[in-house]
Amino acid sequence: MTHEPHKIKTVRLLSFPTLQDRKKNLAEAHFNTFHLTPSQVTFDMCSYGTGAMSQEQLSGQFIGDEAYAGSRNFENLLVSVETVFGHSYLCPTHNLLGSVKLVLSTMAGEESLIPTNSRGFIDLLVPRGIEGPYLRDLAEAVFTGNVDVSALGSTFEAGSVPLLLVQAFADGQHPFSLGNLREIRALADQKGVRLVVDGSRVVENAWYIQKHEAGQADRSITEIVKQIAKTAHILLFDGGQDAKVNTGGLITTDNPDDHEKFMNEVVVYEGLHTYGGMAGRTMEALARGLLEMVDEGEAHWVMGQNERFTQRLRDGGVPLERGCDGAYLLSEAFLPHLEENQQDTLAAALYLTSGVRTIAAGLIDKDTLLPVQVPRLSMTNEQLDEVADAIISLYTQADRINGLQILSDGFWRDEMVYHWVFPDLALFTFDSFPFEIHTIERVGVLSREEREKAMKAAGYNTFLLRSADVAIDLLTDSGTTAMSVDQWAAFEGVRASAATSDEYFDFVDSIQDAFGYDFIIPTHQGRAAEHILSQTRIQPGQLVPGNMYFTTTKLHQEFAGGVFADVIVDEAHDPTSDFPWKGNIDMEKLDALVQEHGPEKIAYISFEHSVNMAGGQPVSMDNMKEVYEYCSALSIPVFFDATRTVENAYMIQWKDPRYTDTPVKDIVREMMLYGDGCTVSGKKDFLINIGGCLAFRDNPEWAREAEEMLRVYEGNVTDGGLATADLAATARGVQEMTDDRHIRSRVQQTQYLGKLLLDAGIPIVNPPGTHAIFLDAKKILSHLDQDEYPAQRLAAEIYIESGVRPMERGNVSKGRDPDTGENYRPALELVRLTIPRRVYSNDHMREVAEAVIRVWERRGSIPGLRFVYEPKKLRFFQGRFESL
Ligand code: P70
Repeated sequence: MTHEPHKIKTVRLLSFPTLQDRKKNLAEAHFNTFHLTPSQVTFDMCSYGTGAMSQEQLSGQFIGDEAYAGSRNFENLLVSVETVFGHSYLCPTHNLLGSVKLVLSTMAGEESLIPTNSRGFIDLLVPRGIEGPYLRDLAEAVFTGNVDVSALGSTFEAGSVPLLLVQAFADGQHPFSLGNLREIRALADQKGVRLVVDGSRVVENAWYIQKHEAGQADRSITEIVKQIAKTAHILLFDGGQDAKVNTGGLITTDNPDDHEKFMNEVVVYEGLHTYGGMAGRTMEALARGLLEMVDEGEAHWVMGQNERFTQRLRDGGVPLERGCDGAYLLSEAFLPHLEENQQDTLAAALYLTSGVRTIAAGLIDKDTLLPVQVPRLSMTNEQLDEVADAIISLYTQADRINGLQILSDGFWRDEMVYHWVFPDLALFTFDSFPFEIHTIERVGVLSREEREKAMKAAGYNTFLLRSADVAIDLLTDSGTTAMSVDQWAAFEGVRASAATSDEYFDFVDSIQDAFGYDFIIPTHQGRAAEHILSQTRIQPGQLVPGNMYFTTTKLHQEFAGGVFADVIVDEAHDPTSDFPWKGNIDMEKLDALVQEHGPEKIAYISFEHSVNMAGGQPVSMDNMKEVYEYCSALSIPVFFDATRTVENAYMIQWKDPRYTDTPVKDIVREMMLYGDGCTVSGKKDFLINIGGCLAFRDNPEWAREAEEMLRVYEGNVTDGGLATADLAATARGVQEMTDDRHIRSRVQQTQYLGKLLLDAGIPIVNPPGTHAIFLDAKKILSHLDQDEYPAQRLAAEIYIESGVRPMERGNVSKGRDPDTGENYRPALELVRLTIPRRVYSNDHMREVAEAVIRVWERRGSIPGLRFVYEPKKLRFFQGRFESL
């Protein structure tokens, strides 16, 4: 798998503590990283209970029926256990410790010997006075978690062994083979001993078996997991591992007598036999997680990330042992000059230099490894690469790290209290996405043949495909954003109102703060604001000069009796020009228009930031100033389409050397000074799925007139027809949108896709813009006439190739000239690959580029299209085609 088999549904913003913050935090934690909290760390490299859930699991958390007895969630959990493990009896527990406790208290007597392949289990047995011979087969090279069968035989002879406690991928590092498991099961059966398997990491172990055990390569993860479970008499399971829940546990079995023991004991320690110390919502999320964890694509992605991460560290020379959930650093080899506390010193130094948190858990003398675990599904490969680089960078200066001094110690690592004189080390700065993945959404996984069928059935129109059949959806960046958990919290927290809500004021405050405008009027999306602005500020017959048209904007200007006049610079129409400010207004064109018609004939300037139809091309700060100066002298208002203003501001920070050190937030405020108001489709920069606004800088009369219309067409003046919850999500999104790290990573992702395509020689609109890459279909399918709709065909072909869904922006979109009935045949015949915000990783971008390159390579054999159904208005939405 070269990219995630899912997309990002919700994100959690990361913290980036400064060096001084990190020093303070470390000191307060007594230099023991266990005591740091997530808000103090950038990346938290622990895999227990930290995975990203699916949206189905998240929604499951809201349908926990929380009944004390016999809940539906328990019934669902039982069905999942039967499906995934093939066991018919289930005893729920609060987590793995709960499961172990019940098994030991019901099955292990005073003098018991409990052989195990896990050091971690010995830590649990010793305090109970139970001896746990460590029977991991140290001679085995591949399946290092195998139990030494002959040693097991002797142990059986030596004493009373009620059960074997065998862990899948023992201690995160040692997988067993199915062959070994079957062997010890047979041995156990001979002696009447129970084989108890901790399957919390059963998926990782199954993956390893699929990869390395003879005869298992053709079996699915699902099958192998079931085989492991069925080989055990009793299976223990922790919800915080493979099933990606934050807590929860299971004991499952086929044996009704064993089950009865657990059921009677569970009420003593855990809860009732139908919830076992779990909330109903946890059982529901666990039930769904169990079904999902055996998904082949997901299992391979999780394990592939681990392998990649470990390999990068290895290549950097870092001493480590491989784990199923990350890398286990050999702290003694990393810090050979230290005598003691190497693990905790290494963890403290890594946090100090980078903000990455690692922890060494368990008893103080367990081992000297420092696990750097990869949380399941919650990080991108780029982020993992950077964490690896932070560790490598630390390794290159390891000799400068002085050891922690013990102030007080204990038996467990979390009890350690230290002092430290901070070493002087080079710091590591992160550059990747400033969020972690909170939930994911599974995506379409059709075969090529199925996609071909789906595309044909959709009449070669990507608008008519089912979203469920799309793998990577680049149709639009509109309303497709992954919201942050903070936005969701605000969304869920509202008390909805039919009149004025508290969130209305939050909405107004946040947009006032972002734009510096006095009058903020909510609308349900961008076109609603365009409608009102056009109706209130255009007199019939007036001209509306603008920097290239946008479909809905122009339509509303025309409805109001206005005439749109394109005054964008010529470079905007030339896909090959690399002028950096292709969104600029051409002052000569504007002046000529004013000279010809007089300023009173001009309604206002319709000034779009990051011009969509030109390819997401920015406007320069100087151009905004110049236009504003010119227009205000003539009393011509300037209204921005501020749908992608923040993206434009980032381009100014990036491309205009005078603004390199100016925060994007301040650049936005300056940009907005050179206008009198704006319309916004909030579904883009504002990081929301629905919403928009109309705003005026300081003219109360314009605002009053707009509110008059708002009441008739949209909703209350204090909601514009939006749900209170959407106002709340917007208020929060508007605060997030100007974060420099966010906007930089957003636009740089688009640049990255552009670079991949340019490097492959694919003709795209140059330079790459902010929200999308536009392919030049005229050049790519140069053998087709424009009336054979090359962009339409190219978009369809890209979907068939890979499941990537683009949007046509050419002859079909432009329509027919009503006078002649002929197609307009516009200069730009483009296919848009539009990138939603916070939804896809750069691995997805590579997949997109590879798909386009594959289509490019077979471009000569791609035929054109003809309409079989052609609607009169906006034909691109519903039109259907067949192949020529
Ligand atoms: C897109 C979307 C919407 C948009 C925009 C600018 C610069 C206003 C609006 C309208 C959706 C779309 C719309 C029409 C045809 C195809 C796609 N652009 N100004 O995908 O805002 O949708 O909220 O009413 O880009 O580019 P709204």
